Formats: sequence, structure tokens, C-alpha cells
Amino acid sequence: MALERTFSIIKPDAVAKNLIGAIYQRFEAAGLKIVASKMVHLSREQAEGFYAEHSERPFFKALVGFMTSGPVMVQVLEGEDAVRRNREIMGATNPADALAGTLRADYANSIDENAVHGSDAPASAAREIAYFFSDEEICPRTR
Ligand code: RTP
Ligand code: MG
Repeated sequence: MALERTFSIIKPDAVAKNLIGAIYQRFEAAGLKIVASKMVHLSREQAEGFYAEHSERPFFKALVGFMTSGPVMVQVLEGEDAVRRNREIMGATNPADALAGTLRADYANSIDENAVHGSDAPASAAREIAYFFSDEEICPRTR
């Protein structure tokens, strides 16, 4: 299978709990290579634009408030079947439903403060990567 890329965010709750290294270790252990990475404190406009698909949902305001409450790590992950593999290691949106050993089961506070974001499909991955990174900021791995 060809290499694929996905987009990931370590959300403010997990950054505040000093979990960046632990979560990066999970990505790498799952065979996902970090090919771009930076820390950003999202503006309201950036968070609203990123989650625009949810703008009519009742939780939208709380989601934007949470995502702008502190710095996040944004990264591009590369590997075979990267979109699905990352969603697998993240676990379900609500940590109460997440399988044991997943990032959300182990690290999320709640459905609202759920530690990580991951693209849900290759098309959204491409859009989300371009939202945060230029081509020059991404370093494909040859080994
Ligand atoms: P994400 O986009 O953050 O990776 O999460 P997801 O795909 O698992 O879930 P999604 O449906 O895209 O929802 C985005 C974020 O909104 C919050 N949410 N709250 N209270 C609720 O019913 C509810 N539903 C979603 C979650 O924090 C979720 O990560
Ligand atoms: Mg989503």
C-alpha cells in the first residue's frame, strides 16, 4: 500500500499535562513518521475555520473556546494507511467509549477535552494539512 499522510493535533488539555512526548511515542510505535510539526496557539478565527464543518452544532462554541484555551501541537504523520491507523490509536471521540490502550482512553479528560484530533478521511487530511503547513515545511522520509 502507498504511503499516506494525515493531520494531527495534540489538543490544549494534553499539552498542559506534558503529554507531547508520550503521544509522539505512540505515533512512532504505530509506524507513523512525524514529517512536519509545530506548536501554535490558535486564534478564534483559526479554530472556527478549522472546525467550520461543525459550525451549526450545539458544541461549536465550547469546542472553539477549548481549542483556543492554550497552545497545541500540530503535526503531519506519514505512513501506510496513515488516516485510519491514526484514528485507531486515537480511539473514539468520547473517551468513555474508547478502547483500552488508545490515546483518548488513556489521556482524554472528557468528550470535550479529548487530547487529540486526527483527520477522518484522506480528503480532509489534505485540506487540514494545507490549513497549517506549506509544502516546504513538510519533510518526506526516504528512510
Ligand atoms: P476530532 O475532529 O477533534 O478529531 O474529533 P472526532 O473526529 O472524533 O469528532 P468530531 O465529530 O469531528 O467532533 C469534533 C470535536 O467536537 C467535540 N464534540 N463534542 N458534545 C458532543 O456531543 C460532541 N461531539 C463532538 C469533540 O471534542 C470532538 O473531538
Ligand atoms: Mg473530526
